[in-house]
Amino acid sequence: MKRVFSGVQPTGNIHLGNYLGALKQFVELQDDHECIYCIVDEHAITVPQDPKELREHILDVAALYLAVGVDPKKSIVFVQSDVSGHAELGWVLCCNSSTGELSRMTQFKDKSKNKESAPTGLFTYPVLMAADILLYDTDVVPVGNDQKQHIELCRDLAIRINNKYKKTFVVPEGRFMKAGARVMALDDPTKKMSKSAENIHSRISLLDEPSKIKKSIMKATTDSEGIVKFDIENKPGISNLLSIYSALSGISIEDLEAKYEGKGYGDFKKDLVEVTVEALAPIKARYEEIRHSEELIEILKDGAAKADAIAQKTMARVKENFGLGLGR
Ligand code: AQP
Repeated sequence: MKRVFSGVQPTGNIHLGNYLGALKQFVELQDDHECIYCIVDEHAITVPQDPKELREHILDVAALYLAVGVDPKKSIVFVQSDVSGHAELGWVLCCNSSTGELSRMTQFKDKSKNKESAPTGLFTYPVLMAADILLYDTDVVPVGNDQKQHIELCRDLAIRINNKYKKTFVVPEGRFMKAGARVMALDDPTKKMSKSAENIHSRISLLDEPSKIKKSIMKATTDSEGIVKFDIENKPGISNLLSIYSALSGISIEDLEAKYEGKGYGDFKKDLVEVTVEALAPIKARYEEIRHSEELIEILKDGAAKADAIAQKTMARVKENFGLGLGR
């Protein structure tokens, strides 16, 4: 069976972008792959976090993994900082990456824009992400397409090290959804939907109340044409809403365009509110059941032990191939 690895940062409540771009894939893959899903808290601290809030967000994300359908009987679910191999391998990879290639990462450029100085961790974030993936001999990485550049870097590092030392790493492939690979912000469809954006109406979080969902969708930026048509270049707002509608309902974009022919954006948005509320209701209900349960903690502890066993094997191989330690 091929091995899958992916993670989400506990930087806030998971939104429709995270869900449609990544989490839906997590669930799809677990029947015929060996899946490892992580809550990447070490990535979260590349920007300032409140310690109490971070702890809560770790459990929120873990509960949401389960609520969307990740099954701990089929998949390993754990918290990144509970397995020391991530940071350890991250350092080894840092020593094999260059400041030049990291300077080209667009996410770093975006997040450090207009800042005189940025945390070193934000700069080396893609290397830690490569370590997360390579630590588990991962074949497939289900992510949103904002992560394409980071996956390429991970592959480059694996190939570079395999060529320089003995074959050490499996070279992974990214996996991207057809619908939902890049969900855009509702208030500005030129930016991706993000957990940390200031405007709460830029995103729909999986735990939003129906009234908030309604407000965010009805306020969503469209255009003055009033024609429900998919055209990313000229009509990015309605195209984004069409993609969301299609991904949540399973109705093709073409069929949606036909359904709303001759109708305005108002009717379309009202229906999208209904579809969204209906899709998120069972997720929210399941989340409420498990969020404060002892079962959740046990799942994460068990997951960390299983992940650590795999990680230790990889680290032993890395140390051997790099000549680190005493070798016995
Ligand atoms: N807008 C998006 N559309 C599709 N997929 C997305 N992902 C994120 N945003 C979108 C995918 O969700 C997974 C987890 O992302 P993450 O939490 O590790 O970090 P991120 O990409 O930086 O997500 P956010 O929401 O924008 O967080 P903040 O605001 O904290 O930076 C990844 O697979 C990602 O591709």
